[in-house]
Amino acid sequence: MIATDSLDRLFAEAADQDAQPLWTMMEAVVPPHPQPKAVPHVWRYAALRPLLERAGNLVTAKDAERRVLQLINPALASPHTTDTLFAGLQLILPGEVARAHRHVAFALRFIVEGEAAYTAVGGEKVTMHRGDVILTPSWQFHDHGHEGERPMVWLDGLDLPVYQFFPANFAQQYGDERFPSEPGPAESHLRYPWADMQARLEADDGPYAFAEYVHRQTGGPLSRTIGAAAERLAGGASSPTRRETAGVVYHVYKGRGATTVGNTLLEWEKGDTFCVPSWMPYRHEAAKNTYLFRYDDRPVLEAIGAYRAEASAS
Ligand code: GTQ
Ligand code: FE2
Repeated sequence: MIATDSLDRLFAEAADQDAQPLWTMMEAVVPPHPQPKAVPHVWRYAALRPLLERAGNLVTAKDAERRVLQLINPALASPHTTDTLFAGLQLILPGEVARAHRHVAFALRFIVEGEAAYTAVGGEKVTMHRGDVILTPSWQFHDHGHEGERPMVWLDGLDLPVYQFFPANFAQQYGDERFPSEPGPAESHLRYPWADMQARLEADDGPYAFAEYVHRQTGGPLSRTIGAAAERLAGGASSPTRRETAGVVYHVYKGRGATTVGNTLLEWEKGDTFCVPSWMPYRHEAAKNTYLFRYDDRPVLEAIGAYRAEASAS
């Protein structure tokens, strides 16, 4: 043994061997509770809509492949809207085609404005209406087109950050601009109309209602990574305070109000998108009749045994 040995010496020599003591950083490596890096945040549609419009003048869908403004968490970098979820606002103009590609990453779209655009997924052409949720399952070729008169905007929800941890995302271009497609059945497993969801929320006659989207084929969440739900709040009503290990992206379909997330107050109105990081207590309050759409990483957390939720004490 070296007579003058010390921990400092040990740490320096361990570092030379690309090793570090665990015992000096035990709490950071094995924390007592979830420690999301994302912070609560609101992205305002009134501010982003004009920027999307300018993007529409400055870049074609053909050049962009996807004309999307990513909603990036202020505490993180692309592609993080939360620790595990991506959100972006996509614009497609009349007559444009966003060319066919496929990727391992799963996508859902929540339609924000416009009519008569479609997305073609694995050969099925799905027409989009405001408030609909449309799925792009993993590894299905998809292209978007627009046969209407006015700009079309939707919110893209993807699991892209998951592939920062699991570098297993492949993407591929299709040889042609469009993948051959035909209209699908009325009850497509790729499309979840707003009218159906709203009817479910109205069926619950309390001031607050919550309903999860159920995949038409599996009877489970919309994908293996991302699940989704919608909430209704009557004007003046609030949701219970809760917290969950899932991160959540919310989009305001209709209404106005605020969500308290930890110590942060997020004020929102129609068209805004906001996020709730893992394990932070949150509670919505509506100033008028409100509908919220939300998606989360619950399915992937369930798969690894890490989903937990509770009604918060506060
Ligand atoms: O529309 O296919 O926002 O592949 C990010 C990646 C949209 C899409 C995004 C994508 C798409
Ligand atoms: Fe895509």
